[in-house]
Amino acid sequence: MAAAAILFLCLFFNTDTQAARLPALRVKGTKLVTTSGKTVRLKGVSTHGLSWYPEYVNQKAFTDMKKKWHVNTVRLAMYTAEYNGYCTGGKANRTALEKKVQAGIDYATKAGMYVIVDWHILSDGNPRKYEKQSIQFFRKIAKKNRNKTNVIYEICNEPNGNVSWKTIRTYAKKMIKVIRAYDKDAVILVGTPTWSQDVDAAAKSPIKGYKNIMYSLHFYAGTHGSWLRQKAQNALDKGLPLFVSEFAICDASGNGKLNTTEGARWMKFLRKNKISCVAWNLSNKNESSALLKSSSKKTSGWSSSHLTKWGRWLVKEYKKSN
Ligand code: IDC
Repeated sequence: MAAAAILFLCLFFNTDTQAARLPALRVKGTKLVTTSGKTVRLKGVSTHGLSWYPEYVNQKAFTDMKKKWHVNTVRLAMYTAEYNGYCTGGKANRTALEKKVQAGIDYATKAGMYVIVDWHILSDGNPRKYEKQSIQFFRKIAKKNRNKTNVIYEICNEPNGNVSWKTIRTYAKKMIKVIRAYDKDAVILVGTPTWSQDVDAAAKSPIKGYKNIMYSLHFYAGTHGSWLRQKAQNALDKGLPLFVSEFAICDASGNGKLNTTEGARWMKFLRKNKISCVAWNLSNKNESSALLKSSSKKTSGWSSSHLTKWGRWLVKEYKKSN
């Protein structure tokens, strides 16, 4: 009797209980489904770089986003080469980033959200440049979180600078093996050439032999219009599962005017095809892709007056879409 009571209490108060209630995800055709076969569309927010804005990775921020912004996914953007990047910022910085990523995973888990661990390559355009570090990092993360159902791995944010799909695919296969050694069914997102726009290249020769792989498509509505949607449509028609792990409606610099007309077209396209999406970025940086006004100093507990125009637009879109 006492043992049963203790077991009950342990289950009840265990922080992993929330995650246990989040269904594991699988890829079926081009879509994301739960293990019971229900189609799901994730709606997410990405942090800015974890070294730049670590303060937004906190429990209340995540819970608030879920409750008030209709967000069910957080992406932890860990830059590899920019400002205090994982591969360029030294050992102490690396340890701090690993702690931050784990804290982010734990907060998301407790909030009952999916969480994307993003190896945010950018100026280091070729994912193989820091392949050794990537293997070590994902091995640690996958090992530690192998019993969770809510962790998604994004192995290379945006390959760029003439890196071919073939090179990315070689890297991806290695990373998939590393992650799957611990987490055998986890969903893995693979970046595509030209800042994750060339999904057509991936559609021509997708990665074979592994389940639950999706391909990243990134757009900034101020720069990327119908031509990129057409590319995406062609890839879908060939059966390629797409995941929009980063988007905004300003231009590709992360700044400039918002294009709400093109933004609305994109949202319609995503809803129609049940494509998951993650908005850039959770910070109060003075740039149009920041969701919080630079005058807002709060790191949680925001009201609509703390949100930028982009932030308010996004919350409205997320509210109406399923
Ligand atoms: C931008 C940030 C900006 C930061 C810069 C670093 O918004 O504050 O100074 O990175 O180089 C991407 C990238 C993402 C970019 C974003 C906007 O994945 O890191 O963030 N963007 O330029 N791809 C397309 C746009």
